[in-house]
Amino acid sequence: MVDEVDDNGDANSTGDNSLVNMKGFSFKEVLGSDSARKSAFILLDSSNGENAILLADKNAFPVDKTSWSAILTGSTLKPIMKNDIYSSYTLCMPNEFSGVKSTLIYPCNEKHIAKYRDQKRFIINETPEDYRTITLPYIQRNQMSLEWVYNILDHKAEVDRIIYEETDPHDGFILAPDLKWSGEQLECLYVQALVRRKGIKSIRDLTANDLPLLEGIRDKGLNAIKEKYGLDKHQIRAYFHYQPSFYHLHVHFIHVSYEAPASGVAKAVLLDDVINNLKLIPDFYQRSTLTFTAKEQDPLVVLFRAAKNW
Ligand code: M7G
Repeated sequence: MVDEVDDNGDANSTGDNSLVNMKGFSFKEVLGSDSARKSAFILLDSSNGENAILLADKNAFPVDKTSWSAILTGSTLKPIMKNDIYSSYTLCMPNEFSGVKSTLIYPCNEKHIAKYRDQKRFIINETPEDYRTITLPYIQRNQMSLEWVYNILDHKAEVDRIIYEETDPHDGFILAPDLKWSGEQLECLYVQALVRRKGIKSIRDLTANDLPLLEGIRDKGLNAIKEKYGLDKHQIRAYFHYQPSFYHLHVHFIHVSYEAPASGVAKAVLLDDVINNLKLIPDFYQRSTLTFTAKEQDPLVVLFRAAKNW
């Protein structure tokens, strides 16, 4: 079994880099896969009867001379076919370049399983009234645990990964690499800002009073990214998810050219647009219809379909 995985399912919350083996897990089901992103979501059984999910993403190729020099000297080519000047091979790369970026969620619950299972998607137009009568009661009853967020905010996990911290209790935040990013390739840069203040569930709760918080996250967050990774503010896309999976306000920062999962329309809402809307109309997000996509088996979709008869 994986004795390095702690109670939060976080295999490396203390910065321990020892190898973890997966002997205690067995294959149960392929929940989903994405051939374009080269990723697979696998449901596992563990020997103590609990479920786990393995999210495996093949890394993008490096784009620097040092890495490619190491790949060329350390690789072998397994021939597939040859025709005139054309030949194809399987390139077997050295270990340090052939790892697969993976996330283990263990133990996982039904909500995690539903989140990663391939399903039909629907567009939902949520009016303020729908939010009050359908979404908010649902969130209040069925939140995903925010333990991992509080662990980061309380410096109990991922401390060594913090890129920038603003400690003010009202407008403070922590900037750290997202779980989805290995931290290695800038083309797939993915960091997130977790706000220190508890109780802001999503953009729906934001008003003009939160502008100092949002502008601070944007300006100081982008500065910190520039200092640490050398990427200019014009190379970064910063956005919220609506609906998020975790109802504690956070901002996603990704490389502008990276088509990260859920970074498109009807899921991602640009931080700059949110700031602009709140400057124009202080209660914009309490008065707007917000549109999002969600999966068929998402209980929120089930509630909307029942309420609206479709
Ligand atoms: P979301 O919009 O609430 O959910 O974003 P979703 O994008 O997963 O649907 C939460 C973000 O937090 C995602 O980008 C996750 O990859 C990231 N995340 C989730 N967990 C459990 C962790 C974690 O333990 N550590 C870090 N650093 N990021 C996480």
